Amino acid sequence: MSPQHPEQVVLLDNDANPIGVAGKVEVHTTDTALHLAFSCHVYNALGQVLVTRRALSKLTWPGVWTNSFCGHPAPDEAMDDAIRRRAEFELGITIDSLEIVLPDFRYRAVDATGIVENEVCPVFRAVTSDVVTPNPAEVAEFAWVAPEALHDAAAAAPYAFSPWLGWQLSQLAAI
Ligand SMILES: [Mn+2]
Repeated sequence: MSPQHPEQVVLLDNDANPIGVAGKVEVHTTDTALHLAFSCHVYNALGQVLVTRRALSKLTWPGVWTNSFCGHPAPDEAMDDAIRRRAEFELGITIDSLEIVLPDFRYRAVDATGIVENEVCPVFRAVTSDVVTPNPAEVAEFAWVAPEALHDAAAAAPYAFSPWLGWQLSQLAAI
């Protein structure tokens, strides 16, 4: 499905129940309300995982290396549909398989300009066989890396990656 214009996000109460909607741009402030999102870690047939560098034009965490892609399901949009939509939009790929790996992941983080992310953000593992063709409005650079190397890099230099990626890798290593 195509995203709504302007994009909207689903607001949540502290127990992750939907309580309303808000504009995606308006909701991300220095006092961001809790809302629904997702993170996806994309693997290729070699078992490498895709890391991406956020575009320098993005409002939050510009230029930061992070997991393959993230997004916000629109109101009434199924999570799977939102993930497939963002995979195509950000990376030009289709998803061959998709599984949830951290269903209860939730985080709050503050970027260098003071903008807050505050999300219930289930984490998914996807596999693609496509060539990545990044959307320059979203992704400045990308790399396919060994999962162990990414884990070690993020553990050694957490400041060089998005905070949510570091927390996700820690939780994934514990299961
Ligand atoms: Mn968000």
